[in-house]
Amino acid sequence: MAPLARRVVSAPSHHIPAAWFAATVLAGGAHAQTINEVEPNNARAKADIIEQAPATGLSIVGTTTGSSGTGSTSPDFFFVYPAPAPAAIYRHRLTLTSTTPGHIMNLRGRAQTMGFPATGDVVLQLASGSSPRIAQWYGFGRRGGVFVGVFGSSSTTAAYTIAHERTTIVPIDLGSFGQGPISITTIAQGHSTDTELFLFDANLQPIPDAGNDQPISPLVAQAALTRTLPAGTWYLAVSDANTAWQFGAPPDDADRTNFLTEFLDTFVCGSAATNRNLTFFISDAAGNTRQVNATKTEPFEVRWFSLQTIPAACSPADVTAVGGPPLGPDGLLTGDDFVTFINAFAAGCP
Ligand SMILES: [Ca+2]
Ligand SMILES: [Ca+2]
Ligand SMILES: [Ca+2]
Repeated sequence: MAPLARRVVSAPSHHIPAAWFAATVLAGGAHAQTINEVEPNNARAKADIIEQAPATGLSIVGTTTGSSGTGSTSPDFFFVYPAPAPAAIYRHRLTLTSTTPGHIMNLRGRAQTMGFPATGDVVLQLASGSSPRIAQWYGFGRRGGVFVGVFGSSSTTAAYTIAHERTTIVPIDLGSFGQGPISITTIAQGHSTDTELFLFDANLQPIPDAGNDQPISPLVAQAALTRTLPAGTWYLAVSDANTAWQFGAPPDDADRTNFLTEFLDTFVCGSAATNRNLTFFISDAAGNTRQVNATKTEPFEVRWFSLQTIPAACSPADVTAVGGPPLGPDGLLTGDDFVTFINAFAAGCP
């Protein structure tokens, strides 16, 4: 079995140089691998790089009995980026175990200042549980990844093992809506969960500015998002705060300071809360609506949905007065005809 490509490098702390990706060696990506840490890996800039992490079977083994300094008492940092895969929603889970539990594991990210990524390293997600400890993120088959920090204490004398597992998530299909403005809201849906909403395109590419944590009006913890979607397939991610992608929050989001991920293909919920009601309501300009019941049951879980937007059925130019059945030509140019025209125009009818 070919060994997994692996390097230990030093790099600027703010990004991964494109040249690293270009130089990646595709080796052993489909096979189980055990990789031992290499010191010094005491900081994110000295992270051990785990290239082409396979879908399953990767084990990272290390030891740390502290959280600072160098050598055996130093923290251990890794950069894990998954092997490329066909476009899909993938949950990447890291499970840390040790015969001397007590380690801390976290995923790192970037701060945000008024809608823009800021410099500096932050903890985006603190692994949940005690033994094992679990961290997770979502990716979509492209280049992405995440910096991982492991911290010990005087009692964590035995080695730890971090297993990586990739699981494909099948989104729930919400059906079809009319193309044009689509509104999604968690307001007035029977809960007060501090929800967040994010839209992805048909290729599962995150759409800049198509996220919301906190609407400006009304200023509430729930989320509301209206975006104009041409005909196509779209994906919707729903979870509780803080959930993050690489993009800063848009101007119609009242909360533009939450932490972000560092890569386009890395999507993280940092909330370990469970049993959170995520029920939302979706509607189009033609009045098609649907309430969708959803619950977050696991720490860091994101609920995924897909929808299609289609050209609206186009009305004839001449309709009867509202309330005068059946709807159809009456040979009269009335206000109803203008209303129908405007609605058809808004819905994208030719
Ligand atoms: Ca170590
Ligand atoms: Ca170390
Ligand atoms: Ca919110």
